Amino acid sequence: MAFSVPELQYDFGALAPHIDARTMEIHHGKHHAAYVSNLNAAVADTPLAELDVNDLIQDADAISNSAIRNNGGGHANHSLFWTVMSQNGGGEPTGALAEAINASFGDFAGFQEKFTAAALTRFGSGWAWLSVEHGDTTKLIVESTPNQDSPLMEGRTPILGVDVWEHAYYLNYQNRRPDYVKAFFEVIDWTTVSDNYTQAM
Ligand code: MN3
Repeated sequence: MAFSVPELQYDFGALAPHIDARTMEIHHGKHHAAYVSNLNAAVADTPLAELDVNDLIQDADAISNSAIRNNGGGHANHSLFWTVMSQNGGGEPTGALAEAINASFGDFAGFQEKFTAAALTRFGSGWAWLSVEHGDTTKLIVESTPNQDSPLMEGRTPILGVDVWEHAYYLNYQNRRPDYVKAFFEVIDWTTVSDNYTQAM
């Protein structure tokens, strides 16, 4: 079965004015679609085509192929990205995720500062993440990745990510990545991120 672009669970304009409809339409309909199309071409007629994309990009042999790494990462990253935003988003998390954020970053403001710094200092194209690091003690970390690399490729589980490729914000924000990242916080769906956290634990 071929990989496919998941349907958005909201209208292209739902996140406006924070993220405009035209950006969402092109980002979802053209950019994400291209990753999926190129991924399908890269795994055509191999058993890799049957895998869940999150499993595929944790396969070290598979992602030694750059077409699979870049397009598989692109598919996985965007599939997460669409779901962590909502027209009812913003604010702060509650419950277990809030406690974990406080334990790792002091408080929510400390997390926001660190996440924003990761997004703004990622040179060129990439992503900033809130990830679960598995180990003797499981904890939350903020990190960034280049290109379409995913924390999954390093054994961590991303629960929130922001796309800082220029295609994610240039129409509305031009070179003002800081304004885009600030606006992203207004649409974060903390309910979904909390569910991601629970599943990752
Ligand atoms: Mn993108």
